[in-house]
Amino acid sequence: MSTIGALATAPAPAGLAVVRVSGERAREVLNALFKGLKTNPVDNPRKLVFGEVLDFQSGEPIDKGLGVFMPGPFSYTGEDIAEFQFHGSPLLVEKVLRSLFAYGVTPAEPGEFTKRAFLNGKLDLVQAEAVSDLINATSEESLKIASEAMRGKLSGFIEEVGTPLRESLAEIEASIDFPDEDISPQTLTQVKNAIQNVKEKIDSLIYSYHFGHVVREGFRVLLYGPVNAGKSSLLNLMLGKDRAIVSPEAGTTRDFIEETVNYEGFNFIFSDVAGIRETSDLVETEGVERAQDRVEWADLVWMVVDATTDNWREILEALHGRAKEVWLIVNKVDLNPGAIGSVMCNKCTRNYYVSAIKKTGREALFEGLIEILKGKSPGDSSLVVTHERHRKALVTASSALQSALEGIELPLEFLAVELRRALTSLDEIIGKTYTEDLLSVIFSKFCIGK
Ligand SMILES: Nc1nc2c(ncn2[C@@H]2O[C@H](COP(=O)(O)OP(=O)(O)OP(=O)(O)O)[C@@H](O)[C@H]2O)c(=O)[nH]1
Ligand SMILES: [Mg+2]
Repeated sequence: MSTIGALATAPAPAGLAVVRVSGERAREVLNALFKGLKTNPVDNPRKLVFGEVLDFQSGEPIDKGLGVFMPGPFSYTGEDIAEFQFHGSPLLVEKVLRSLFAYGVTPAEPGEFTKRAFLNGKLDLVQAEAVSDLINATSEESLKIASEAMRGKLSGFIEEVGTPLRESLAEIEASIDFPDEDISPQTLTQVKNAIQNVKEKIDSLIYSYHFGHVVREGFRVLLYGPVNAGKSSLLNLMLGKDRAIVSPEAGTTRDFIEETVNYEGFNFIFSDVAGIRETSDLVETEGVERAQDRVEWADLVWMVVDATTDNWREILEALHGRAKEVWLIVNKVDLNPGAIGSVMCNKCTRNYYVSAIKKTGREALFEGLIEILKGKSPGDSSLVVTHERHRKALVTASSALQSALEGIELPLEFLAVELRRALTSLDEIIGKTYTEDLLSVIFSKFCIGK
């Protein structure tokens, strides 16, 4: 494998820049391009050594800094690694990289360091994906899940459920190999119980995806309803800033707006759209269509209505069967306090009474959102599936186990096939079996230098 190099820190002016090199020639590169003041990094593995980063062609110093040598296999990639730390100037970074590449180091592809770590058995595929999730986490909860996954929590679970399946498979294969001896009824019962037990665990992990994907991507709330109900005012209230134009004119909002807010460690994506009404205005008509299209996008639709009018029942009816969940948000209660508790919607899971102008109701709405998220949360909230890839493989494993249970009386060969299918799916999750295509898909989403 070639020796690769890249900037590991963000490409912007900063206190420090770290350039990383991994591969067989890392030692040689460090010797050639870094001159220690008193000693050399390669002679002092895993110690930061002060000195100068040199330009390969001229031999002149580019900058003062630190060099460190981390010999494989006890390094991030499992290969020899050299790191250069110097002043975080994009121009200096360019010079250092140019010097490395002139020396013969190959520019690293996105995620290539982590990919090598995976190929060298330093981490499994779930952990590698978690590294990227950790870097890109935007909420406390997603950070927690990524960091547990990186430490091997999800992988440990996959290993753990695989063990009884492997044992069962071994029993069955042994019986297949000795056709004269029937498998004992006790053994078959044990196998059945083991499969049942593992299937339940896998199913609850599949269920955690509802929570997991919301945590990773953010929970999507659509502010929907008739014109002038105060949707844009409510959006601004939730965001805590004047993001959308508010006006007494009906039909103010045309294109949709999408903004993320973090509340108690969760990300919420609010979308404000055009008010729903029949109109001859072409631009507004387009806005209304976009609004309707977003109903499926939303995890939750807020039907925002004006407490002084009753013009919304039909619009609400039309949501039926399309929205995943609907809350009624009665706005402008300052104008009609009588609406509180009396204006209701039966098909909505919750009813709220707010005044965007008086800024009341914000906390209650956020508390409500947090409650439904926590309701989705599995008991152990750090053992959560956040990737569609993992969910799909778990579903395959679960359905294989289901058909194994249904066919428990059938010839043992059948049972063996289904158990192998389940095990293969589990192995794919952690990368015990993988294809080059899968690796490309996963690692191309990484940043360069990780
Ligand atoms: N009294 C009162 N007026 C409000 C309240 N919320 C919004 N308004 C007023 O209602 C009018 C419409 O508000 P918007 O937020 O633009 O309503 P919208 O639903 O986004 O309207 P469209 O984008 O046109 O569909 C504005 O004049 C707001 O100031 C409220 O809680 N109380
Ligand atoms: Mg609006």
